[in-house]
Amino acid sequence: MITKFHVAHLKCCPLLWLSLLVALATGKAPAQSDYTPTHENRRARQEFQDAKFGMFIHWGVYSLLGEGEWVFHERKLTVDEYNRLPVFFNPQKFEAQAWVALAKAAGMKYITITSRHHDGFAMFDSKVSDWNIVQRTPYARDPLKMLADECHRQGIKLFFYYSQLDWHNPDYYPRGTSGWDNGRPQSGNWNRYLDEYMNGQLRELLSNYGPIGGIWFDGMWDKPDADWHLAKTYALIHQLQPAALIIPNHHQTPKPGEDVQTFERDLPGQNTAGFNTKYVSSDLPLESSDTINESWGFNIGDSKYKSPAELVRRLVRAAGNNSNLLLNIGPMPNGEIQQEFVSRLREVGQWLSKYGDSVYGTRGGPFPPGDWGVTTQKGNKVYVHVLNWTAPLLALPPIPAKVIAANSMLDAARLEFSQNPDGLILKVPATISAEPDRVIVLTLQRTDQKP
Ligand code: FHN
Repeated sequence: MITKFHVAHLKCCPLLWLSLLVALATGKAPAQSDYTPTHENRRARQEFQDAKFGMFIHWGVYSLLGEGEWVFHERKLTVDEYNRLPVFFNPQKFEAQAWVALAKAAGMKYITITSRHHDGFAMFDSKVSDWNIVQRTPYARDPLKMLADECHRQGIKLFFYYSQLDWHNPDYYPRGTSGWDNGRPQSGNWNRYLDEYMNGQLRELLSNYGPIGGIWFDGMWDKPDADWHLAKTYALIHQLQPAALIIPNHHQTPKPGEDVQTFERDLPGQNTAGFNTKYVSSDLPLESSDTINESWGFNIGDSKYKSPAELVRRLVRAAGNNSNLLLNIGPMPNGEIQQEFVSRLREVGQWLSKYGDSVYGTRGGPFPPGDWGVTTQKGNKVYVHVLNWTAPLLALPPIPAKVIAANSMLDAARLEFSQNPDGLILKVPATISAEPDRVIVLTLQRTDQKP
C-alpha cells in the first residue's frame, strides 16, 4: 500500500523508490522501509550493546522427550501424536526467581526465552489458540508471566524468542523445508496464519508482560522466498513498544525495521555453522548465540559441555568482535536447570566479577581480532585480551593514538611496551594456567588533552 508518507518522501529518497518498485514488481510488502527508530529504541540499542552477555533459554513441551527442540520433525511425529505431549508437562520445580538469579550470578544482563518454538506451542497464556501451556498442560500457569515479573523485580531485561515457523498450525502453508511429514492437510491460509495467528500472539506478548526488551525471531529461513508480511509485523511491534528491539535470526542481511543483527553459533562475519551471512552491519548492534553443550533444547544424551574457560573465551571473542554473546541453556522438563549448566555459568560469573570492566559497556577495540586474541575499548582504555599466545612479546599493528601505560588487569602490574609508527610491542604477563584470558589494560592519551 502506498501511504502519504511514501508520497511525501519519494522525491528525496531513491531507496524508497527502489523498495516501492520491488514491492510492486514482486507483490510483496517490503520490510518496514519507512522505519526511523525512536529515541527510546536508539537508547535501547545502546543498552543492549553495553549489556554484552545474555541468557538464551529453550524450553517447551519438547523438553519432556530429552532429545532437543527438533524432536517433532526429526522423529517424524504426526500432529496427533505430538498433541499427546503437553498432558505430561508439569514443571513443578520451575522457579522464576532462581532462573533470574542464576542469570545474574553468571553476569548475564538479559534473558531471551522461547515463547514458542517451531512446534508452535505457546509457553504463555494465549487467547489466539488453545495450543498453549495454560490450556493444554496440567501445570495450567503462565511461566513467561512469572519470569517477566521476576525480571522486572530483579532489573534484568526479558526478550521473547518467537518462531515464525510452525510445524503444528495447518495454516503454515505452503510448507517450507521442514515439518512436512506430520499429517497436516495439504492446504492452509498463509495470510490468516501471519496476520491473525502470529500477529495476534505478538500483540499478546507485547501487551501483557510489561516493557519487554524485544522479539527474537527465528524460522524465516524455512521459507526464505515467502512474503512474511514483515512490514506489518515490524510496525505492530514498534507501535506497541517503540523501544522493543527486533532481532531476526533469518541468516540474511538486515532488513529495514530490524534493530539488531544476530549470528548463530558464529561470530559476526564468520560462517563455520554454514548458514550465517558474511555481511556484518556497521550500524546495528551485533549478537552471536551459542550453546553450552551442543544442544538448544534439553538433550539428555548430550554431555559435550564446553569448559568454563572456553565459555569465557567465547564471550570475550564476541565482545572483541563488537558483539554480544547470547549463551543458551535448555532447562529440564521439571523446570530445573541441570547442574552442568549451573556450575559453568557461576564460574563465568566469577570471572566477570573480576574482569567485567573489560567486557561490559565496551565496543570492539582498535586492533583487529586475531587467533591470538581480541581487544575491547571503553573511553581511553583499551583491553587487550590475550587468549591464545604463548610467546613473551605480542606485536600489534599501528593505531592512531598514543599509548601512555600498559598494566596487567590481574594485579595492576606495569608492563613494558614500545610504540612506533610500525605498531605496538607488548610484553605479556606469563600464563597462569587457571586464567582463561590474560587482560592487559592500555591507557591511551586522551585526544582532548594536549600531548
Ligand atoms: O531451528 C532453530 C534451533 O532450534 C534453535 O532455536 C536456534 C537458535 O538460534 N535457531 C534455529 C536454527 O537457526
